[in-house]
Amino acid sequence: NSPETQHNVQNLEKAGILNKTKVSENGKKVRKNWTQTWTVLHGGVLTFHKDPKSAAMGASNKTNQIVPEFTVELRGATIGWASKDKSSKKNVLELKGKNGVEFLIQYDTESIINDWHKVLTDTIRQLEYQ
Ligand code: I3S
Repeated sequence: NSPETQHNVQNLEKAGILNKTKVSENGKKVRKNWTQTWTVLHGGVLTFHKDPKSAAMGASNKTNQIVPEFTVELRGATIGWASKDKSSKKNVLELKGKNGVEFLIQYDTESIINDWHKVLTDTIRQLEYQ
């Protein structure tokens, strides 16, 4: 856990809108539910947030509208392009976390999904050496 590797992982930060669906939980297949999701990579953890429209909000405080829904610890996770049989959509990534959790991540714009693929791959690699 050298200061250098910590520094590197901390540099690997990104946020944006992606389409995602969970496909497995505890190693068991779950029904897909594609949703547009505000997605944040920070400190080796990927966080999917609830759709502000569907998240139950009392007050209209905008900062309260970003509610984490799922987090995936990237240490020990794998990321790769999903095979064609996983989805009919294009540009689909498959993220497998520990504890049998699996997400598909998708975005039509190739450059955007390529950037996510790279940063997630780099993060997972960096975490291997910590
Ligand atoms: O892997 P599947 O079952 O073909 O995934 C599709 C379904 O989740 C479908 O919803 P229903 O379970 O209500 O039929 C979704 O609308 C589709 O988007 C899913 O397929 P894609 O190929 O888009 O991942």
